[in-house]
Amino acid sequence: MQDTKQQWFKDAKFGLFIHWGLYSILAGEYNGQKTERIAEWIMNDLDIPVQEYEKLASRFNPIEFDPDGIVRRAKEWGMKYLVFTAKHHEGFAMWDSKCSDYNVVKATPYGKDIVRQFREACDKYDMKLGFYYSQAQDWHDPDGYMARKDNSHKNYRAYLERKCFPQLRELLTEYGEVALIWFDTPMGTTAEESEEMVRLVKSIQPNCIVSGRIGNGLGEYMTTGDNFIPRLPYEGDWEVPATLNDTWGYSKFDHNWKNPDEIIHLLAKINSRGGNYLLNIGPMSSGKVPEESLRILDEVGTYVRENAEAIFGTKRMGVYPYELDWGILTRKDYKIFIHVFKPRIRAELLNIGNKVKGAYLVPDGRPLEFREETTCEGPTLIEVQIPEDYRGKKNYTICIDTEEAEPVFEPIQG
Ligand code: FHN
Repeated sequence: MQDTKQQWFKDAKFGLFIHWGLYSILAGEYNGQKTERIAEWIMNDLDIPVQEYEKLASRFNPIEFDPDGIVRRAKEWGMKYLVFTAKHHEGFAMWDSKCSDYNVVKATPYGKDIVRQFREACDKYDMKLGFYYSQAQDWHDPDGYMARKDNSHKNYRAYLERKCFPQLRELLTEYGEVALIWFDTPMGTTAEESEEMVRLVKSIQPNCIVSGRIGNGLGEYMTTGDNFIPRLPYEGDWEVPATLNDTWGYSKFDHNWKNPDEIIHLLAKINSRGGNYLLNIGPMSSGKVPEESLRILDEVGTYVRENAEAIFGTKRMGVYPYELDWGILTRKDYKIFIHVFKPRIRAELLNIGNKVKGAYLVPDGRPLEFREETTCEGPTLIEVQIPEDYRGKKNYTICIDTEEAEPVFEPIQG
């Protein structure tokens, strides 16, 4: 079981992932050819030569980039941490790296340090900041790994010492308190090399959390597969990295946005099973965040703010043996929260044997009428009356205060 030993991560529940790099200029298309895959992989998938791809840097001038606006919005959406792609597989550093001129300050007309601007905005809004760092895949460095290509001639060790380790040191010494390093796709990294990376991180910032994708079974929390939601609760600390559409980096072709209801359900489902939801936005090359992402997250944010008590600091639920098609349960000690996703007159929970001390609407704290009984079929029932002005609503939560610290689920009788 993985354990960050850090309460902020256990309580966080909702974070913002930001994928932004040179690939945002191509936005899913290179020389008239469209990529069939995620937009940030375009260099690899369309076999764009390094000498051609690196020319993109001379076109990177994100004059609409507004770090303050992004972090303020993330705060409004209720997110507790932000993870930014300091360096993705393309190998381009979004900060003023001293060991590679292939970076946003030295190689672009923009010339400003993006990582530092996120640092300043996160400090202003008291937001935890973590860095995505592609430790093994680096398509720019001749010795970095490249997925689905021949890597046999490469000297990975040379790349680690020349670029990966020094860049990690820079991020950990020059950009304040780093909440976590989000490693990704370890490829051929050996156990010793993964251990070396962990030691490096911890020797500089002992509280910086190392993500599960450091590889070789290391890391302090488990990252599920992309958009993968476990069917059952997982123990320990874990997180689902997820997209709002079907790509991480910006693509002008991808309009397959999830709607706010879907995102709200996914958040509740992940939280109920004990995980954090790390939800992505992919800014355009101008720095602008796609309108669709803002619109969806603004609506999700309203739900998150109004129902914060039922989200943040909740703990993994046991397995409720009954599938509610209208809601999802989360819990804290002595509290069961019902996330109601469809209009209802009553919220009934069957096969729950808790003694109820009270019930209330989370958005406004209004006390609710409830009854507990043993039904004529045998199982116990908790039933909460929904007030008239809420009967046509969806996406709100009810809290049930219980005498027992944990929910008491009864098996379904055969
Ligand atoms: O290859 C990357 C991908 O581009 C993206 O960064 C995701 C986010 O979880 N991680 C890798 C694939 O799992």
